[in-house]
Amino acid sequence: MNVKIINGYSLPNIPWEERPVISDPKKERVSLETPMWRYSKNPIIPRDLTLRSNSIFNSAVVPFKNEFAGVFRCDDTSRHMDINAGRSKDGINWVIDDEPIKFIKENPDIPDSDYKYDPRVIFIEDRYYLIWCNGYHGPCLGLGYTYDFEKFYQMENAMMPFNRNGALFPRKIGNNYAMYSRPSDSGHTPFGDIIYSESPDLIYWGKHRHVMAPSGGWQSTKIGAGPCPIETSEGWLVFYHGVLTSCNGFVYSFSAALMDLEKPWKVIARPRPYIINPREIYELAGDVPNVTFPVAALVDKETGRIAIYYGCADTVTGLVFGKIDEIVDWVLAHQT
Ligand code: BMA
Repeated sequence: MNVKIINGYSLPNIPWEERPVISDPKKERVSLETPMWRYSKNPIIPRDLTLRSNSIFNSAVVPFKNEFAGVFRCDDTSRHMDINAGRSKDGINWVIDDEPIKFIKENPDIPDSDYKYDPRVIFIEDRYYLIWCNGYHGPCLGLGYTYDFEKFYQMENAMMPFNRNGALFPRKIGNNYAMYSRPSDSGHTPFGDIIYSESPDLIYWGKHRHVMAPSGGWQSTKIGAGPCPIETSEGWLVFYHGVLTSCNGFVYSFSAALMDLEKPWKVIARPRPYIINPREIYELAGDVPNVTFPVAALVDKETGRIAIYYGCADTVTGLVFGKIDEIVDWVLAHQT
């Protein structure tokens, strides 16, 4: 299908590698069954890229001034969770600040954060908004913005505890800003559905709508939005993680669904299989084994190339590539 990217960017310098050519016809069949492939030089960000980082994973990347900027989850060697800014010319080689972001509070009443993790970043109207899992009497959703990745401003928390996996839409839906989130509990939540909410001002949130619940197999325990939704001619393309509970704990895989453009709580198509699951050694072994966790997507609207940044085993960051029309065709062909 010829899928158009709406309101996207031209990114001639998007990180990219063609799908590997596999000469064994049996293995080639298996490889072609999946619409995305890993970067051959994964992981791209090692755990110790900054002075005191224990791990750098679940991190957000956006196009910035013909290059790239990002906000990275850097747990330090005391295992404190925080987010640090970074810059890159090619989206692959990164310079990440040693110190976490020091937010300027929009007003002095905004509470301090006990910790910050799993940021998503998206450009809306005139600035880059950040949404992250914020420690305030348990995990809730923190919100902030930057114009330049130098100064960062913290706004009121968008959602009360307990909530995680906030992903903002790049434009208003009707007259309101919009997000997906996942209500949770104070611990390693054994449940989780994706919920849609709207806000006229990014402070007061309401009009909550249920989007998707866990279903079978790899997505049987909980699901949560990954990167901010991507607007296409066929609907919002939403990468999301799904979790199953094995005898040894949680296993995090991811896939993509298509949602209605004006009513994004309505699911157009949701696939049964995952696209990526933990199978490489850096996904199977680390601080939390068996985790592939997508949080950012770069998309080139000219070629339809997509590069997804994902956390690997809560330790390092990897890249997977795909083409938007192949992914949409695959989602439509593999529905639950
Ligand atoms: C979730 C979050 C993610 C993490 C995942 C697997 O609850 O903490 O940051 O990647 O668990 O440990």
